[in-house]
Amino acid sequence: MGFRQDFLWGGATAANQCEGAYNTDGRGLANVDVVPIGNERFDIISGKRKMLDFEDGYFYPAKKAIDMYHHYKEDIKLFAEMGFKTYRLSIAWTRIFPNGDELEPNEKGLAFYEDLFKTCQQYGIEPLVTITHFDCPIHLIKEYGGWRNRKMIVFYERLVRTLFTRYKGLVKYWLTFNEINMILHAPFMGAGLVFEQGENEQQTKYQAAHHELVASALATKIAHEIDPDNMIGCMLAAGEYYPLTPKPEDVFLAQQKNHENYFFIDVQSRGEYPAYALKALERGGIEIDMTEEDVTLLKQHTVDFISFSYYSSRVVTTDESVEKTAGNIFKSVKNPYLEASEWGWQIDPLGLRTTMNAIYDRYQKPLFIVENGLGAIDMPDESGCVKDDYRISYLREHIKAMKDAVELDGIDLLGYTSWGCIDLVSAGTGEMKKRYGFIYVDRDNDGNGSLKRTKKKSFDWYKKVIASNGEDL
Ligand code: BGP
Repeated sequence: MGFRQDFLWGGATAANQCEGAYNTDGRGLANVDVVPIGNERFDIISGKRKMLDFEDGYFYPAKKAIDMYHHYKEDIKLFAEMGFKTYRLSIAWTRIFPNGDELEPNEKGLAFYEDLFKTCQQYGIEPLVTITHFDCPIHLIKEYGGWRNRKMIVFYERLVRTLFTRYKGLVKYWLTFNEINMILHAPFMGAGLVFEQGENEQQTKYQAAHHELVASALATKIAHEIDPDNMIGCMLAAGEYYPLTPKPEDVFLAQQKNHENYFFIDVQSRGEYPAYALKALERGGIEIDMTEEDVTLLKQHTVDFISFSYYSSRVVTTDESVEKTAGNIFKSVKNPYLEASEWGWQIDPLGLRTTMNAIYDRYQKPLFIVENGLGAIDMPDESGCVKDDYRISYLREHIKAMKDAVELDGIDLLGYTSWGCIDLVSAGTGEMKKRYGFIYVDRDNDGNGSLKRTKKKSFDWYKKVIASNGEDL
């Protein structure tokens, strides 16, 4: 019983949130490099406003981040010390193709990841690679309008072919798009979309989503052709919607909201647009430009496993007067039974088990939890150590729930990578002060700090969890 013997314990990061070195060794500029912190951030993330006409004159924490570009050997060594079996990271598209539409890749970018993967290999750590994690070259946004343009599929195909060929034998597990459903809520991050005045935003978002779905199927096809051992996953920002009350209208609304998210995975895992989505698009007057080749690709090249992030469940009601709360860009209603993090994200470990069951019932494919964790303001004590008992308790309860889902519900789970295993820049706020790591990094929002890495209390705790394959929590 318990977790499988080859369970992939580890941690997760994303290139733009940890690498820094944003213009080193030929790297081009990407959407995520030009999103400021502060009040304007949400307008930009949601595609409502263009920032600085994409000029590169400002300092944002992500440009330097924790400089993992120059510290990866030290960081991976620390991951190995914790006993990681896997490390989830993403490729910065603009290190490989700085503009996105070149014919030839940038060798320095390719060599960087090659060495990183070889370092993982030395420690027996299996890389899990997100091909794009909120990451779109600025040039492709300026010239082509981001993923609204079908040509993006060609550029993405070039990127994936390059990666699968170069890293054959070094990388087996791949995710095509991080949190693909986030395109509906953060379209600039998810698809490089900036809307024109008066544009039909829903039409543009769903057409861009369609292009990503086709690109994902194409990547799956190419990955399997290049190496039949490759395992390709989709990636959902998950968290079931609960109805606030048993009022049938609330229950129905919760189901509709769940559909909104599952639409993406239904296409990637079942290979076709579900009936409810076709009807909803029709009602909304949205027409998808979909070729016969698209339909065939989607049908024939579905994913091997389903990965997802889980931070919280969500609540909805038709009653407009009920208090709302924050939570990973998605809006939710306050759940009276739950506590919340300092950022208002509601903490619901049992919701993880509920979500796992919902996903597994729906797709019957192996699951992989690739993000979960607690963002907090960590304060080192006099000895310099962060005693993050709050984080240990969050993770312990979630791992228990995940264990129940495996042991008691029979769910096939490949692995678990907690988010931000080393402190990094927050995607939501763009700041350094919201931390998730087992490893503290001395770096503040203004880019000051020694960059020294220090183990938090949770470091030894997670090491023990991994060593006992989740028995000693
Ligand atoms: C997910 C993203 C991550 C990550 C995480 C935590 O949506 O995939 O990139 O950042 O959320 O969110 P935040 O950084 O806003 O706390």
